[in-house]
Amino acid sequence: MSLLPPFIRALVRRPSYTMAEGLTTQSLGAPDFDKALEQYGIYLDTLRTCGLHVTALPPDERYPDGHFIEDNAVIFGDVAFICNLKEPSRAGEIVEVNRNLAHLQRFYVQSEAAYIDGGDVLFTRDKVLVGVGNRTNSAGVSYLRAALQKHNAEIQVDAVPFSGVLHLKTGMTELAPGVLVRSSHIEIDYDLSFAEVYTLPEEEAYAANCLPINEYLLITKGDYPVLKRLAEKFYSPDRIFELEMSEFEKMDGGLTCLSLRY
Ligand code: CIR
Repeated sequence: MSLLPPFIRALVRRPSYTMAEGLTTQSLGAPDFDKALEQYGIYLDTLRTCGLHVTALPPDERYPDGHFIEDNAVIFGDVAFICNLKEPSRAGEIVEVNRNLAHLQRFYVQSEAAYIDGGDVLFTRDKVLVGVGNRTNSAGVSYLRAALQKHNAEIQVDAVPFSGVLHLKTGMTELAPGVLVRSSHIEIDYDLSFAEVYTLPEEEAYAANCLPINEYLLITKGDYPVLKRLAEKFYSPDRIFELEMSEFEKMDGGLTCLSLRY
């Protein structure tokens, strides 16, 4: 039993040819746009194979990071919380996303000093963990908590101070209900003993960003044997999809950031 209802839809935004101008902390070189589009196309096909109805917003060259749409909002049932992105180059991304979520009950951050990126918000089986780090502060967490409690008054939303990676979900995701997988790069100041936790070896850090979609699991294709074995422990092989993510990794992105599932 998950806190989240089963996913039916995904909202995505296609990458723009300006994507190489986006923010990054990596030194992996510039992404190849054609290759990125190919990887992106397979990602969308996989969402559809998982049964999701995909709405794709057109690329917007003003926003080189705009395809990392997960950072724009947090959706829980009929509630859509529209984020306030700290990075000035990304702040305007939410306008189009907000318009496309008008069928949901929308909530907004009410203070310019409160920041939050959706990539910091991890729904687990038991509670919602919100990373407080580079892009999200405690004030942002308070606004999110108030919005999510409109949908479920009992929901527990906890601030999780972390460092070492860009977003909380860069370094830790929920592979299966109650099962967390984390990279050795993330330092977390929070008691995770409520869950079964697996720490990946150093060389598999990037693979900690997994994307469960209903009864399926998306993982990064590559030399990640420990992660793959873990995936196979909880999912049958025909429900695991391995996707190439190299061009998005160059810009600090991963599987979760390319879509909003709801
Ligand atoms: C950024 O720095 O904002 C983008 N280049 C990467 C955002 C990745 N988003 C995510 O992990 N949720």
